[in-house]
Amino acid sequence: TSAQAFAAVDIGASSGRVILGTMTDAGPELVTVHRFPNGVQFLGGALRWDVEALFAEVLTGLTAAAAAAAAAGTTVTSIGIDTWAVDYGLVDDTGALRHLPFSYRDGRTEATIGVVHAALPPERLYARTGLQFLPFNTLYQLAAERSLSGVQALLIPDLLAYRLTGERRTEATNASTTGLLDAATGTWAQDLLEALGLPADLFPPLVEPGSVVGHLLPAIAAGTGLPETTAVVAVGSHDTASAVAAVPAGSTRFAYISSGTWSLVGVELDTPILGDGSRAANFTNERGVDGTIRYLRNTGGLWLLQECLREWSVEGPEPDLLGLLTAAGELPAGGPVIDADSNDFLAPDGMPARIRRAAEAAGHAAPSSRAAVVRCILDSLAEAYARTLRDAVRLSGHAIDVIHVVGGGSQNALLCQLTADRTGLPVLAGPVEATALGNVLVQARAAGLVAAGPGLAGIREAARAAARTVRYEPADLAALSPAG
Ligand code: ADP
Ligand code: LRH
Repeated sequence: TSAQAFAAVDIGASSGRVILGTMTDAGPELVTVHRFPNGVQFLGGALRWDVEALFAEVLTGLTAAAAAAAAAGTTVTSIGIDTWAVDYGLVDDTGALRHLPFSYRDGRTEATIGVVHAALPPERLYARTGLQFLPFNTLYQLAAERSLSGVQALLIPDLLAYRLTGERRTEATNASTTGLLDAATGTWAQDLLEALGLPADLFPPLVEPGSVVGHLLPAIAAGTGLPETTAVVAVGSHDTASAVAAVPAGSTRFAYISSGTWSLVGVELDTPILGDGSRAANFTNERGVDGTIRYLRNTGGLWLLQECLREWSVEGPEPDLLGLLTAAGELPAGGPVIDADSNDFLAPDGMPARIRRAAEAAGHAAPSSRAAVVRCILDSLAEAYARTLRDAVRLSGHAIDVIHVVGGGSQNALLCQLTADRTGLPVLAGPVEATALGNVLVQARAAGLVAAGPGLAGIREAARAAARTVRYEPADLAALSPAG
């Protein structure tokens, strides 16, 4: 093992983990040292994230990472942090939060979208930022804040990094989800901030993945057992940026599905596509590590399934996911399909009933059993993936011959098979912890342990060395192919 280890803090909408990564001769090795649940909570009259509790979990995880590194005879060289995108905390001069950060699932932006678009028409926004319209993009959330005087906005990973180091930066991949970054240059679109009446220095300066944000505050070092020399390194702090960086692709002809609470479905490009066709299809151009562009759409994701499981666990004993998936797989094909991308599924609560209503509204019989509801969700996700990939190929001209599915959802064999069947393309599933892997590899590259440039080549090569993938062949090769 190497004398250097890297701690990846990866917090998704449904769970978080701290993973210790080392670079061995056989490739990167990841060990999960701490895992904790996450979820939106109704607090103070709105849907929010309990970032204080999350920060406590980060400290617990870093303490475990320090101990695990010591036990393995290594030290933690650096820490990288990634979380879901878009959301932020407002901190004053003393570092205190003005209020607990809102969740992107809170409905308060319904009232501000029109206000923002009156100042900045959607066509102008898209041509400039390349960001798909989602009702929760940061700029709509900022427009809903009562006051922004005396505070700075720190995106969630940047907020956690600030708490660890005392340094305020905005990591560039996540900045691209604010709706305030110029897609062509990757710098703040100051004219957009101005048009919305936002302070020019609302966000701290940008920092690219691979650069040092700062070093641990003495109290954090003492509390976790990590040396004060431990750096916090910017990674693709948008979880999807880290996940896609670690896709174990062997060529450029791949599509990816980053499958977790959301399914992020698309291709990787060198330059953004900012035209009207792209805007009409609501494709996004998010920035990736090394200035790559993730040309993708957010599709509904396993949130629909998570919410059903949550509701069923309130009604009775904890439902067994694997049992439900087996039962769903035994149901015949051709069941109801709904629009998994609909904003009707954004908010929590009452999900099984909403799915039954959506099936009826689409002219199908409502799925009656739990297994049928699960099958409906998975058929609908696979259909949304196929539709999205057809659009991605059509709009970008980027050919694909394989789909890489990464993230927790890559363990869902039924969904992987349905995806292969509906797209007519082979699916390579894994790694499950692609996000943490991408996080570790950007740190390891910054430390000189992964080959630098051109582009992501060194990181992808290391990702291939680490990955165990499962291959799913399409049942019917004549099925709809995104390439055709
Ligand atoms: P996020 O980062 O959004 O919190 P994850 O990448 O951790 O999401 O993926 C969580 C999802 O993975 C869950 O919603 C669940 O559907 C799926 N999942 C987790 N474990 C399994 C498993 N053993 N089999 C099938 N699906 C799984
Ligand atoms: C996935 C994700 C996605 C964003 C959403 C808010 O975790 O970061 O890329 O669109 O959360």
